[in-house]
Amino acid sequence: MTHSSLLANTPDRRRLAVSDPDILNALTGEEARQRAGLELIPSENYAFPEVLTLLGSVFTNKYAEGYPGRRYYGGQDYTDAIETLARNRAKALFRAEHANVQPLSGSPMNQAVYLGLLNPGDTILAMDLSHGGHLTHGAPVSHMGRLFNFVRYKTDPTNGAIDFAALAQVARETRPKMIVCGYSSYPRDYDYADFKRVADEVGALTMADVSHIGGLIAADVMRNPLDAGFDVMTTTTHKSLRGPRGGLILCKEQHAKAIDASVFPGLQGGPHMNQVAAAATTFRLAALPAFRAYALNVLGNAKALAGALTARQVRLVTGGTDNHLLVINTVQSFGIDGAKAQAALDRVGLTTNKQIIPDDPLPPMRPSGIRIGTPAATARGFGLTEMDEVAAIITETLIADGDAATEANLLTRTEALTSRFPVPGL
Ligand code: DSN
Repeated sequence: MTHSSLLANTPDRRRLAVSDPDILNALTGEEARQRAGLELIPSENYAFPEVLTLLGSVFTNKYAEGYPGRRYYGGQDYTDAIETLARNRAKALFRAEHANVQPLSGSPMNQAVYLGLLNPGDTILAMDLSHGGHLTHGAPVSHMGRLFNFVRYKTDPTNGAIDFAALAQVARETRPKMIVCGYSSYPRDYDYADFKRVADEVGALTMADVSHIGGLIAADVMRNPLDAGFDVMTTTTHKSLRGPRGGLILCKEQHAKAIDASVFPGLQGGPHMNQVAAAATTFRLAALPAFRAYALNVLGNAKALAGALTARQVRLVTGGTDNHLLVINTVQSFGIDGAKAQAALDRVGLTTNKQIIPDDPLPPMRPSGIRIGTPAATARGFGLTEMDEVAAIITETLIADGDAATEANLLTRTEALTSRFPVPGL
């Protein structure tokens, strides 16, 4: 299938049409998909248009191993300028003493922290994957899970919240060198002081991986772990922040040298300077009042979506949300697993992801739930009214049990919604 009707008549597109029509066709196909469908994966978003410009800029041509003022290659006037801007803006935005803007993405960012501040074999206390933690929080299948001794805390099955009494108990028994908090599928907020108290008691460093909610913390609509005295905070820049794919490490000054050396030369070679330029712009845009308004809408929309689903008897893990995401238990709500639910929602233009739930009895490729989030829909301009219609489409799709006529009608309803809200940057 070609998407030639979407070909913009610009020199770069005309050039690509001649040099690589297959790739141009995929590009325009993806643009069409993003326009017509609704993105509900909580870790995805639409980058600011300025970010797309800078990612495609000549900064991609430049090697810049090292840090501003101390590089291994010449010609660094402008790379030094953008990295200095990025670091200073990130520090101001997150009230941090030090910022490293070079991690290529979220996983190397977390790896750089572990390898910079700890020794292989050290014990790290982190959240269990099925309870909301991330692969890089020591899942046994990850290299970090093999290099370090990860021990786990979980959520309380009675209310879905983190069980701090049990967490403190594990910390006393295992004496971790670091306590990691942060999540990729936990729909609640928490008080970082609770982690800090336990960490101080057992002499552990504190690290918060706020990759999902970095934008909401930047906008000051969710708590900032650095305000609670955390040693390190990491975040990706492409989720709620709407920046380029990349990672950001913020830390106390006392850890700056170890973190910088761990990122380069410890873990990475040349930073992606097009990404650093785009991150610098992101940090400026995220400091504006308009971004705070956006972040408040992300939270308001998530609450509205949770309420509208619950009103339709849909069962949510923890019963609701305090952040930008929610997890539907599709087995309990509709009698189908998350893989089937994701596929059905794909067919009606709603993009979600299958999701394991706490202590899931089903396997990861066929888990008990799906995960949904509001950052991308909110960036498009969706508000409370649209959230109610989204909840209706989700519910009716998952009840329809694959009925083709019903799904065709629901796809039309999705496209009626998305046609009213252009994708930023397209
Ligand atoms: N892939 C991201 C997420 O979806 O949460 C984390 O790496």
